[in-house]
Amino acid sequence: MASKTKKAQFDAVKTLENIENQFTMVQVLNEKGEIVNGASVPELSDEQLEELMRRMVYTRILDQRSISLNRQGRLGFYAPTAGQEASQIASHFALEEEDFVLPGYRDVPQIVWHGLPLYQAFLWSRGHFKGMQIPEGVNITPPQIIIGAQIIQATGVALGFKKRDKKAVAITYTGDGGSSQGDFYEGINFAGAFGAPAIFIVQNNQFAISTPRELQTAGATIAQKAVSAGIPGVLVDGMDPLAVYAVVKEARERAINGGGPTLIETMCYRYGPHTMAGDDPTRYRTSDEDNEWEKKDPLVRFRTYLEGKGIWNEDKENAVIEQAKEDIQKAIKEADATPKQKVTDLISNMFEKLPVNLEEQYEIYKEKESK
Ligand SMILES: Cc1ncc(C[n+]2csc(CCOP(=O)(O)OP(=O)(O)O)c2C)c(N)n1
Ligand SMILES: [Mg+2]
Repeated sequence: MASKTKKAQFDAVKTLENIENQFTMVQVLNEKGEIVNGASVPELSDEQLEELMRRMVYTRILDQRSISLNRQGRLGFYAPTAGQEASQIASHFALEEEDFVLPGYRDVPQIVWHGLPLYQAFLWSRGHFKGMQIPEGVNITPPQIIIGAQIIQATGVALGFKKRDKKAVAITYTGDGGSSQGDFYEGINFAGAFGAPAIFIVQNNQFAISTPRELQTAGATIAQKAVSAGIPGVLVDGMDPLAVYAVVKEARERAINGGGPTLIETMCYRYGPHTMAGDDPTRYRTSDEDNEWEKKDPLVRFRTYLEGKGIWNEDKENAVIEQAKEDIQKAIKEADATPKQKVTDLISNMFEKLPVNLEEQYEIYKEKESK
């Protein structure tokens, strides 16, 4: 008997394809440092453009020095940032001081630019509690180690802003791996349902430690996950500072004007290892892949663009490098000069009122430390 295929009333596969095809990548500055045809260039003065470049160069040096300090045993936990400067620094550049930044462990540069003294960032790396005592008026949380936990917290902070009629946003950063966590979906959904002024940035650096992006989700993009939460989603070239700035600025405007949250996927790459704890990227990616991404370097293309406009040159770049090195040296000295944390600090920082067993231990250590 010849079988007759029943014509579907709807084509679910086509619906998905249609949605996925909408998520094309926003780019303003191409790999050669030229403005892409028809792109809308964000309104930034020459001074602002120069400052953005200055911060990206500074951050690259901070990364190089942090790696070297870690190798010398002078820093503890460190997650390299080179390659992600446009994604991190240009997104932060679109914010205001009153905005609240909730970073992941790789997002130390954003909180330093938001006001955390560098020596405290170094102390955080060493696991010293003083690194996590955020100065009054600096609107940040310490970098989150639990993948995705900061997403729900960002929704909470954003809802707080909304309830208080404050024109500010909560911005949070996670990675491609983080976008697979339950917390991610809960956070973006809740923010969408309650119109929270939040910006969720997924820095898609192609790997979650050694797990490649292809294994992370069947979705063609991570940006499209916004659709399920009923919020705007944007895929942006995360190696292009002007594009990243533009989409975050727009998301911020929308959020503070009652338009709710936005999910932004920044397509980028980390040049270094996952962390300095010992993973070897050559075991999970090829040098061809590294080379392809290095051609997209955010500093190279922005430098070319700014030199073309006559607002950047070698002298300016060298001055930033020197300044960064000097600041880092001062900050590490300040971190070294901070008294080492004691066991009693650890105990008293954990609890407002100590449980009986810890009270006993506290007394024992207080006695030991006094000698
Ligand atoms: C809840 C949780 N699960 C697992 C880990 C271990 N872990 C640390 S980093 C990482 C990969 C995260 O990758 P991604 O979100 O892409 O961020 P990236 O490191 O690439 O910036 C994992 C699985 C963790 N810290 N927290
Ligand atoms: Mg990743």
